[in-house]
Amino acid sequence: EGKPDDQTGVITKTRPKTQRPPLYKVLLLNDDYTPMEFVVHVLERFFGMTHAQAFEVMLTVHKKGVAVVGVFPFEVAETKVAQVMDFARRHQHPLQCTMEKE
Ligand code: NFA
Repeated sequence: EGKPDDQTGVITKTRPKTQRPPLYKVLLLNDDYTPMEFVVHVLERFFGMTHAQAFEVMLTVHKKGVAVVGVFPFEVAETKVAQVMDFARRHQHPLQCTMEKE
């Protein structure tokens, strides 16, 4: 599939650009006070992780200070961040969740 150029007859293929929505990384930040089990519960509840996955990711945040816990379109990422922040606040834990463009 290709169109010959009017002047040269050279055939070039055009690739229609597939539009993808920009994605956002959701980050979980370490702190000294939020209980490990609470973080594991957050990861299971809001990010669909198994207990084993959640424990592994929690430990990564604990050791490294921050980890990406998911990548989503803007509105989904925004909702996850709001859900985690609200859940942490209601349980009086200082856990922080943010997002950034990928
Ligand atoms: N650092 C916290 C503790 O030792 C656990 C934690 C992990 C907090 C991941 C926030 C994020 N209790």
